[in-house]
Amino acid sequence: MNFEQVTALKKLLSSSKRIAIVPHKNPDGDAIGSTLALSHYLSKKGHETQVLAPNDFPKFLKWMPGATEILNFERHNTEVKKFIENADLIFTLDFNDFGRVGQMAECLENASAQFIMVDHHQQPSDYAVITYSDVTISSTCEMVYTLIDAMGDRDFIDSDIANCLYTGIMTDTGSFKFKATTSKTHRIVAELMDKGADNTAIHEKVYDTNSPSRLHLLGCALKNMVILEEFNTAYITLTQEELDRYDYEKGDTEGFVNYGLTLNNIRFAVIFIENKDEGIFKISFRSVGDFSVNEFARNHFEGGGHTNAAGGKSEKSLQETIDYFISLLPNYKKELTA
Ligand SMILES: [Mn+2]
Repeated sequence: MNFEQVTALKKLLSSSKRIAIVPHKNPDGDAIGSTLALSHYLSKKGHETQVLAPNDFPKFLKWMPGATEILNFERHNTEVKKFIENADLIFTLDFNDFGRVGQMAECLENASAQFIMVDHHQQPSDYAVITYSDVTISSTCEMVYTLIDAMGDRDFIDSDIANCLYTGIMTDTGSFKFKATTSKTHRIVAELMDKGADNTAIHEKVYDTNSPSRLHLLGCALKNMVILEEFNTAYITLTQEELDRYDYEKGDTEGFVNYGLTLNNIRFAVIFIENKDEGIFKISFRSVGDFSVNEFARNHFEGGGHTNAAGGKSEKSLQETIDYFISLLPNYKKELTA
């Protein structure tokens, strides 16, 4: 955060405000961790805060301090709309375009409150009075820590805030292994542990929560994996029929896409997951090195994200989607095999 942004934020927060805090749709550990941490911090500062999510979030995040207070637009529609209508300020966290909140977009577009964006995704839209955007930072949780620090409020970080921030940094860095993990990230995490973040418990609660059916679904996904050696690419498909067979629950396919990258020489890993309700295939893209899956997803699959992790979708059939995907690869052969 630069000096002007900090000054502007201090001014906005100088009197007690009614503050909505919004993560993206299908919120992950970083989205839930950052919104809850910010909510705890701002309410300690004397504001009325409420986290308003576009939809529900995975079970493995339900333990987080404050998680039960979150209202979601699908289930608590009237309350969410009412809070947004009467809010003075709306923080949007871990996304930077109203397109990322699904059906809730209209509600945000019509809001009279001022927006503050805190986010690390590329190409932010211009809707906020303060846009704290930095694509080099590991996670929105790391940015919320930086914001609290810039406000001169590190003393406000208690064990609830520390546990929330630790969770988001851990999940968004792949447990501290992705490129955006810096020595500063580790220094922040060390401080969060000093403030009460229970690293062992968080890791267990987030990662050691498999059900037998989820492991069987993983087995099915791995069996379906296709390796295209020529392009150092591996992709996985999961149809609705397969999801149903293994009692798919929200969040079950989280992380499946990364298995492709554990293969020697594989630079590009993709998973195509059918969603019959929406009539689409949801796609996750991962890469290592300079190959930008953000651009790939933006140019070909109506999506985007980061250089090494992005999402997209396809309205075509599975076969057509795969054929199209494979037809694109020769254009990227140089980057994928360099
Ligand atoms: Mn994030």
